[in-house]
Amino acid sequence: MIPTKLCSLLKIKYPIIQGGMAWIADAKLAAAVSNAGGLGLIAAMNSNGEQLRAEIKAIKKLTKKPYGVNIMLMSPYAKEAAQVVIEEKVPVITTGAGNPAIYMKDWIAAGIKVLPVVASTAHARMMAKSGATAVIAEGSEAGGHVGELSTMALLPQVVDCVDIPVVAAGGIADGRQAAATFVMGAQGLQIGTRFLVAKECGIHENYKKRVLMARDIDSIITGKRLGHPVRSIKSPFSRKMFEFEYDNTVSNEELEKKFGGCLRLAAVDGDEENGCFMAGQVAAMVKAEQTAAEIIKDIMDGAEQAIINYKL
Ligand code: TUI
Repeated sequence: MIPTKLCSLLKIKYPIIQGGMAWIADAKLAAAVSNAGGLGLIAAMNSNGEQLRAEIKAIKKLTKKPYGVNIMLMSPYAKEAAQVVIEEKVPVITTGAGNPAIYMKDWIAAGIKVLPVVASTAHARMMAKSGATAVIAEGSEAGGHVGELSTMALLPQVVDCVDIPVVAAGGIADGRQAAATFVMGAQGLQIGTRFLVAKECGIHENYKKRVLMARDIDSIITGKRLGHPVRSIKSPFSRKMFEFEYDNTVSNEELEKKFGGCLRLAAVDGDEENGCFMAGQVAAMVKAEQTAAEIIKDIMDGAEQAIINYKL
């Protein structure tokens, strides 16, 4: 057992938070993670206020354990979601892809624990000042929307600049990586990519297959030109996007249009041609479909073993 401050703060058994993956993290996956002793998250990104409310009502039936909602701040539904989480008394919020400053006061006044994803020390400091419960330092090894710094560089710098607990994210799939982040001062981990192949994760089989078959060098970042760099597994779509990005005859508007809906096409339809299969650099380390409980146990047991076995 590696109990950390994050466990007592969030009232969870294991210091593992599931990534709030858009179009992927629904009540079923989140409840499985929470029931296994971690913190499951529902992604608000792809749902309007009422759809999100239905998903929150669903998780309340599936688990009595703490859970959270991830609010992706670039989402057109972010403002609605920010209100619904208060009305539904959601215990924990994580945010991504932006600055949640305008919502922080209301969330904290409602007694919600807020854990913003940060990609820089300046943002981490600002969030700590605004009353965040903890910050999630997400490095660019992560899947989906990414910042500039890697976890190895970002995490210790964030640990040094705030007095609240720091959760490590990006590039963590096994116990050795988990142990390394604890050694660097993390009080918890966020895991996305490995939960893509959880048995309780309802994404299309083609998506799971792509993760299970990925090699170490199969990851690519596209979308930099549009200001939202996204890491995904190389595919016909990502290769096309990469080419268009360096083609100045393609306008930003056209590029944005081509990008629209690509994650839904991957997660829901399993569209091999037009889908964007977002995943982190550790996809190649994910070798088998397992239950959420097996994934959590493997990472936590592995972390303990890595620490016990450590010798210079
Ligand atoms: O949000 C994520 N990952 C995501 S969101 C997403 S949905 C999407 N779909 C299509 C196109 C683009 C996105 C897929 N993956 N991770 C959290 C995260 N947040 N990573 C990096 C950041 C971040 C970056 C800059 C947070 C804050 C920030 O700047 C703060 C500021 O002050 O503006």
